[in-house]
Amino acid sequence: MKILVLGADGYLGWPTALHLSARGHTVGVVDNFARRSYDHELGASSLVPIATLKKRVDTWREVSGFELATYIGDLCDPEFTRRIVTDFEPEAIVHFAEQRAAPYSMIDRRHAVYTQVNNVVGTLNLLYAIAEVNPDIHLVKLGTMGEYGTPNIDIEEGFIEIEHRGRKDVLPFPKQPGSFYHLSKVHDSHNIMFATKIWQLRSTDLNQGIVYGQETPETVLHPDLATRLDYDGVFGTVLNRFIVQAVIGHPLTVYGKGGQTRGMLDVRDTLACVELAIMNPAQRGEYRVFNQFTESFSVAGLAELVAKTYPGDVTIENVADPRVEAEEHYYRAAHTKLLDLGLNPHLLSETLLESLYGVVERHHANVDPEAIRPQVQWRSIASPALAGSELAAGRQ
Ligand code: NAD
Ligand code: USQ
Repeated sequence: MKILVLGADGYLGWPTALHLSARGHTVGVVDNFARRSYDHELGASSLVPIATLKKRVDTWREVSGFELATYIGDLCDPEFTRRIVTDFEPEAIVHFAEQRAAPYSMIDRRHAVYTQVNNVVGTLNLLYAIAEVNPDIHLVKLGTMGEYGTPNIDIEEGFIEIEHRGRKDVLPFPKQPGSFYHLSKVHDSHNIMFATKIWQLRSTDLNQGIVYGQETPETVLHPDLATRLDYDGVFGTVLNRFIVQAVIGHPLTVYGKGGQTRGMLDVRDTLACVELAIMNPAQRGEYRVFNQFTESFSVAGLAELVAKTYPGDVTIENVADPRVEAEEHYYRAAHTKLLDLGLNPHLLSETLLESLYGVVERHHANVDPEAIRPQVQWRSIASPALAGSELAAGRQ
């Protein structure tokens, strides 16, 4: 199949492009390097060094013999977006290309506006391009479990049957996101659902949980094929951060009480889920939602797991929660649709944690301990250390 991967220079887009290419699909990769510019802006970098996209693509050709058509540009540019869809003629488009860090979106007004414009406008341009060029293209869009928030009822997969004053309907599950980033995904979902209905598109919204891990069968084939691993207080996600913290002897930073519970998955399962969605496309006019995670953990539970499994000394520190979120809550979310399509999950095990400790130990000299503390406060209108940084967000 011909598949265009948007955001293919990022943490998940790059290994997904390799995974699909390795399985014989014809893959095109698209990125505007926004993620690399956030690093410059924040003075942070991936723990594992990453090659330039050109070097990555050249190395993949040498290692596998497969070509990746490369397009450099911004989805917020409608002509670029239309051109890539016209030129590559994809049958499926996997859309990872958004600003994805909740703390980045909460730095100040400029970063909130940047995040929402980048994400919502990019996706809207893409919907128009698909509708104009070929409405048969299947859009596989990365959403987030954070669209739902933490309601005091079970979370369904996208839709819930509601009975109200004697009448029944199946309606989108209520959304209660916890950052301007997570809100951008809700706005995307609404736009995708509406565009799918009016133009009879095919779309799958993958409400993904928090991803952990770094190595995939393809990225380990050469150091220049490695994907990034973030641990800083803005882009680092919770388990990846705890592993880095354990290895360098930094206390594990549990925010608040640590009862925040989230769906999580191994990076290798991201690739498998995306492939399953592509190989089992939505029908024309169908907007479907899959909850893409394999297990749920509380933040405190993750910290205890790391403390138990890491061979060195580990301390856990409950730091004041920089976010506005429930620190203890009910959490039970459905996630059967990808399992029904055949997903065989990699569950979080001691073996996996050991291999992750190995990755971090090999690169621990790159850790900047100053980057670990959370610097963005949800309650502040502007976080002093980072507000006014203008590289990536300077366009707004
Ligand atoms: P990432 O930031 O590493 O990758 C995103 C890529 O998209 C970057 O390379 C960036 O340069 C590119 N990009 C951003 N805006 C663009 C634009 N306007 N035009 C072209 N390229 C653009 O993020 P990631 O961790 O790989 O996440 C990928 C997707 O998966 C995101 O949409 C994110 O919201 C979603 N997701 C990620 C996680 C996670 O734990 N990492 C969990 C759930 C959902
Ligand atoms: N947390 C800590 N300590 C830390 C870091 C985080 O306790 O050092 C807590 C946070 O307060 C939060 C939880 O861990 O309660 C998750 O935070 P996170 O930064 O790991 O994840 P989040 O901000 O939700 O965002 C990440 C990705 C985002 C994706 C989302 C999936 O960056 O792109 O959409 O996970 S989900 O969480 O399901 O919405």
